[in-house]
Amino acid sequence: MSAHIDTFARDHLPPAEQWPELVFDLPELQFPARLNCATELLDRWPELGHGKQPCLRGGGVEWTYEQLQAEANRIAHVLVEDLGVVPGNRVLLRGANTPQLAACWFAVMKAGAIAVATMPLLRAKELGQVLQKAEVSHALCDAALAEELQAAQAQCPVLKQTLLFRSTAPEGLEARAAAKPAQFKNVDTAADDVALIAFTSGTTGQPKGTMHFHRDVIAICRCWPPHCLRAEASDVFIGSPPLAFTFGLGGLLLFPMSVGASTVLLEKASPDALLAAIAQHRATVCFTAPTSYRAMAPQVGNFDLKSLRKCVSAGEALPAATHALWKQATGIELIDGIGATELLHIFISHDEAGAKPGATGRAVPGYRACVLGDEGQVLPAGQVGRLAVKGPTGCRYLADDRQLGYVLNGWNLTGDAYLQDEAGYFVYQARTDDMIISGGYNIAGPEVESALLAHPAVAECGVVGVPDEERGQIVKAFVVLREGQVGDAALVKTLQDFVKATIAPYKYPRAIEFRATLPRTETGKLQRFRLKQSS
Ligand code: 3UK
Repeated sequence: MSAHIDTFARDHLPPAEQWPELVFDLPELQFPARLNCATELLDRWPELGHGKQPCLRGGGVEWTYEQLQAEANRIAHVLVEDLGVVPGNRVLLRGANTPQLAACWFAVMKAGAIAVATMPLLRAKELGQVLQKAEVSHALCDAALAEELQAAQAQCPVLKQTLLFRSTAPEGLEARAAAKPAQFKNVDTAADDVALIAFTSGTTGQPKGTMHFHRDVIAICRCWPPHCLRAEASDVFIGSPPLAFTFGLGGLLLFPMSVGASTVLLEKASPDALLAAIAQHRATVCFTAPTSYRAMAPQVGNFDLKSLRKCVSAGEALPAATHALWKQATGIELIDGIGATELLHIFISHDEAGAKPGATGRAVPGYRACVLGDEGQVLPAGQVGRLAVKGPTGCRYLADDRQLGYVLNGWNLTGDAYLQDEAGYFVYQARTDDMIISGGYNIAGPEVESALLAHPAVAECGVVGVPDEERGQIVKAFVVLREGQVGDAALVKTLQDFVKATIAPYKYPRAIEFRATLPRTETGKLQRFRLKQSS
């Protein structure tokens, strides 16, 4: 029995026959019928006597588990009593990564409502799409980011009420919360009640809302973290991905709390800021994207990073050159993992001992993965095809026909071209729609990027196919040079020869253009389609 009074989410799940197959074949993935993820991740700790331990730091505060619990409980009272939120309502969350935002997230879980967290960089137009698609009735918004949401609200009457947090206003969230009790009885949600809708913009067009249950939030804590990360209660997590990106939600909030550890939430986490913060807070576990590790590596010597013991890379393929660079700079073996918003978190990865630079890893315990050919058949080792995954979590788009494109015969198709090597490791090739076909050859842009990144003059690069009369497409590289390098014809030749000497010569970039920066999404992904458009 659902606890939702507002049945919008359940009513807009895809029809059962369009769901991926769900597998729960680990003993720790047997879930009771009723489950509220806030009880498991937050309330459990004070009950176990762990309430005085540090939990969240940042945004000008430092909270123990007990304090976070009290904050979340008070906000839950505000949601229910002041805003009239009922179980199943969608509540939009907007803010930089802070403990206050995390408290709002838990308050929404406790009230049995559905969290719709949004990227801080979204503008009114994109916020409006989310409000409409998820029929969001209420919002909690960091006062510093109120403007764009207010502009969106003016266009979208579905959003009835917004409360601002990190504000001193008498009508602000903090003032209201202060008047509420520190105890709250969590709504007794069903394990398969929707807990969050995570939006993913993909490359272009209308954002897709992915729906995840209370059970899913706990499932991801029991798969990748204990098998690949192995963090402990004494760890201090830190990193850059926004909590609105499920990479950040898991890595910086759910996973540390699932082991009773603490986490540092940074409002700004540029490579410089992240390095300084690791040193300042003596952080031990870091989550960020491959480009961020690459940008940090040359500056590692300027900071005291002795505390750091585990580093996780996800969001984009990790080139072997970046893996090596980080190891040289810090001695730490990066843990790579591919995740997706549709599956909530990482499903192919490895631990430090299992690292194989250039490969993403193997299926995380709890998940199964294979590579499928055009006819949906499982391909043998060495052949490139479509990556297919299933596990305890999977794709359920909110009212969206694109569901039919993501799920095939029970498998989630992530849109990535992969091969599996003889040892069972999955090796990333490209996004399926980003394969370059030149002179009859299939060329994966990221392979050429990896080759270029091994050259000391190259800071960043992006490789795409551009139209060519003779070859159909040619390989073109957009290169950002390291400081002090001059992008002239001689360097073009040097880089071309360097690639030819590293990988099959037909893959070398026939065109190279030097750029000051590359276009990226708010989650840090290279926008190859924009490079294509601009050439
Ligand atoms: C790409 C990777 C190669 C890949 C995410 C960790 O990135 C996340 O979710 P998104 O929905 O994008 C999914 C797509 O991103 N990708 C991500 N990680 C890797 N490609 N190697 C990797 N290590 O194309 C995938 O299909 O934004 C990552 C955890 C949670 C996430 N949501």
